[in-house]
Amino acid sequence: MKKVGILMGSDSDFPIVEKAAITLEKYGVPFEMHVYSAHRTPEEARAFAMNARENGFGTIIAAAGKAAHLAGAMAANTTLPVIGIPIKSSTLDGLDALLSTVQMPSGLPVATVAIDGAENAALLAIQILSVSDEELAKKLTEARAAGAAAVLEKDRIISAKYAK
Ligand code: RP5
Repeated sequence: MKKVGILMGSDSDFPIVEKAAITLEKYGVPFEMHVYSAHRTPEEARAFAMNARENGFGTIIAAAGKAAHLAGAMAANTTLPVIGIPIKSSTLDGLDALLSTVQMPSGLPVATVAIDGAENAALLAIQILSVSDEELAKKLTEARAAGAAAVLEKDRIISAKYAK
C-alpha cells in the first residue's frame, strides 16, 4: 500500500496533527510524519515533495499555521495529491492559515480541509488511496454505516424524550 506523508510546519502543530496519525493507524494505512517548514527548512520540505512519489507515497498531508505555505510548497514540487490542514494559531483564529492554504493559483491544487481538520485530512487521504484498494474502500463503507447508526441511535434517544 502507498504511504501517506504527514508534514507539519512546527512541532507546536503536533497536538492537532496527531489526530490524522490516529485515524491512519485505525485504518492500517502506513505513514511517515515530519516537521518541515516552508520557511524555516525550505530545502528539506522541497526535497521531501520532489522525492515523495518515488519514495512510495500516495498522498501528502501538510499542516501549518499563520502564513501557511507548506501545503502550497508541497504542491509546487509534486504531482501527488496534497491535502492542506490550516492550523489555528493564537492570532486570527486560523483564518490566516485557511486563506494561505486554500487560495492556490490555477494549476496547483491543494485540497484544503477545515481549520484544525486533521481527522478529515486523514480520511480524505484514505479515500484517495481507496481508489486502488478494495480493502480500504470496504473499511470506509463500514465506518460510514457505523457513523450513521450512531447518529440514528442519538435521534432515537432525543426524539423519544419529547415524543407526545
Ligand atoms: C507555522 O507557524 C507553523 O506551522 C505553526 O503553526 C506556526 C507557529 O510555529 P512556532 O512558532 O510555534 O514554531 O509555520
